[in-house]
This record gives sequence, C-alpha cells and structure tokens, in this order.
Amino acid sequence: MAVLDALDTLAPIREKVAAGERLDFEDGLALMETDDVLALGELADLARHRRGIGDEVYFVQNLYLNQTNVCRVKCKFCAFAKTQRQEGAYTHTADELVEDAVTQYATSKFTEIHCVNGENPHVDLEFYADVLRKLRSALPDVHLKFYTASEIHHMSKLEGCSHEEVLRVLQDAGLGSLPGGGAEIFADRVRDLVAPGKEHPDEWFHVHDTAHRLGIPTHCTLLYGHVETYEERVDHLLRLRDQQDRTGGFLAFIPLAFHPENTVFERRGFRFTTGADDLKMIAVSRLLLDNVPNVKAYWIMMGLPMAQVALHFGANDVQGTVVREQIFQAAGASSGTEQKVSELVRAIQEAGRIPVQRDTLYNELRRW
Ligand code: V47
Repeated sequence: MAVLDALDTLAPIREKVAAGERLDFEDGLALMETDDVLALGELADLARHRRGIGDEVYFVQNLYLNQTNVCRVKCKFCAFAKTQRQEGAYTHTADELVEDAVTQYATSKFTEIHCVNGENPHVDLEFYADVLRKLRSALPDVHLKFYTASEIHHMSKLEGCSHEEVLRVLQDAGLGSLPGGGAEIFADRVRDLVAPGKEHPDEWFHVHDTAHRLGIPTHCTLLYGHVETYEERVDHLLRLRDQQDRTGGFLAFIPLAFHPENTVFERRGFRFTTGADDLKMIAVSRLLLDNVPNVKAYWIMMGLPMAQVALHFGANDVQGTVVREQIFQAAGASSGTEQKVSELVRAIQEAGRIPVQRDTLYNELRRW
C-alpha cells in the first residue's frame, strides 16, 4: 500500500481538484506524463462535477461550408490547402454558397453554419463580407460562425486595416462568432517547424481579444500529435486560460488530433494519434482550462465510439451534425462527414449522459 501511495503522483493534483484550486504548469506536465489514463478520466470528471457542469452533453445542428481552399500559407500539417493553379483549387462566389446553404437547409434545419477557409491572396474583405450579408438575408435565423483568427489577420493584411476594423465590417455583415482554428501550437519552436508562414501567436490572441471586447464570442483549439512536446501543450493551454481570465469570450475548447495523410508528415512515417492520447488531451484540457465552460470531443476527428468514452474524460459536447467536413477528410479521417441527430442522441444516451441540442451560444433548444 505504501509503495502504491508513493507511486501515486497524481495524489496532490487530486487534492487540488477536490478543493477547487487552480492547477499550475507542473501539475499540467504531471498530468500529460502519466500513463494512468483511467485516473486522468476520473480526475477530469471530478473537475467537471466540481465546477457545476452537469451530465448534459451538447450538440449543435450545423452545416460546414468552405468558401475557398486557396491558401498562401504552406502549413506542413494541412492537406486541405491548394495554390490557385493546383488541381482541385476552388473559390466559390457568395451566390453559389448561398444557393448551396439554402438547398441544404430544406433537408436539415441547421442552426449554425461553420466556415473555415484557406488564406486566399486573390480576394478582398468585401468577398468575405458579401457572403455573410447574403447568408444572413437568406437564412436570418442561422448563426454564422465564420473565419478563424488567422483568416481575420489575413484580411487585415490584405485590406491594410486593423483587426478591429475587419471584425466590425464582418459583424455588421452578420458574423456571429469565430471558430477556434489557426491556434495550432503557440510555441515558436513548433510554429517555425509546422507553420512557418503563419502569423505570430500574438496576432491570434489579438484577434480573439478584440472579438471578445466587441461582444463576438469565439472558440479555441490546439493541434496535437505532431512535433510538439508535452511542455508545449501545457504552455498552450495556460496561454488560453490567461486570455479567458482577461476577456471570458471563449465558448468552448476543441483539441484537434493531427491527421497525417496527404501531408509531408505521412511520408516521414507519422501515424494517427492513439485513443489514449486523444483521451489524455480531453482530460488535461478540462483540468487546466478551469474557466472555459465547454470541452468538445470532436467525433469527426476521433470517431463516435471514442467520443462516447471522452464524455467520461471531461468532455461535455460532441460538436455537431456537420454536413460535408473537408479539412479532416483531406487528411485521412474515416469517420464520415455527417451524423444524424438521432445517432448523436443515441450515442450520448448510450454513454449514460443527457443529450441536449444547443444553439451556438449554448442555449438549450431540445433535451431528450
Ligand atoms: O487551424 C488542419 C486544423 C483547423 C489538419 O471552433 C488539422 O468549433 C488535424 O478551425 N489534422 C481548422 N487538424 C478547423 C477549425 C475547427 C475545427 C473544428 C471545430 C472548430 C470550432 C474549429 O484544423 C486548423 C488546424 O489546426 N487542421 N489540418 C490535419 N491534417
């Protein structure tokens, strides 16, 4: 027993979680380094309860749209981006996108459109504002969750104006919230290796900070399973926590598991993340991000069965019905691109949790 006690490196952290105390960098590292995945799950579930988050598991009925896959940045982890002249490159007009969304709406009454794109150097801010305006007019009840911080920064460079000016134009055109992409890993070492052409993390934070101050809620992410260390994952999570302390505008955190297919990493022998690492990321995120209310287990990325397990590791959201996801499919995801509401409900109930359909801002729409 004494030997077991001595080996329980998580015991001091368990005490802190039970007492509602904030965890620090060293705690985060100990959590990342443990092989005791089940203990992590138990701790994360304790943290969820301790913070008053119930057994409700949220999902949103949403549609994924991509305006353009043309991108000036050559991120090494990305299989979605193309150059303008490459086969398969596309840039849809606002009218094409609206027609597509309206047609989809006739069959599934989604409440949100989620849109992430390449950083296309051949368009201007009006191209982005125009699509928001036209979608808002065609589908006034649908929330428009459009453009990562990287895209907003790109627009500000294209237009020669500030993040605030870009966000105000888009907000006036109908923007409701920002997705969390573009964060990748904030550590300079990793960013220089995997995304050397991308904006500095300070810009990513500046966009989110500005959005929060303008009343635009946002999401946040971390891309794991490539060349980052555990220290760099913890550092990333703590920087997000600091931002949330300042502005409180992050609705949810979504850990994104690196998919290597059709990227240079595939040729270098990189494989998909393990289920154990996926669960670890969910649990440690819940434990460290004590001020972000929702942690998503993204079924597109980990599959629905693993997302069910993740609900016992601190996650309380499975993202959405997601029609036509492209970024993870391009990089080898095999989970499909659409889930019926009934299937999400069944999966959540099977995991022993209460399914709640939400809107983007986590207002409850229906419960089972
Ligand atoms: O920034 C790109 C990631 C992000 C790969 O806010 C990859 O609710 C894994 O923003 N393997 C864009 N990840 C997607 C995004 C997003 C996704 C889901 C939910 C939300 C949300 C936002 O996708 C990029 C990058 O981190 N990504 N390529 C890849 N091969």
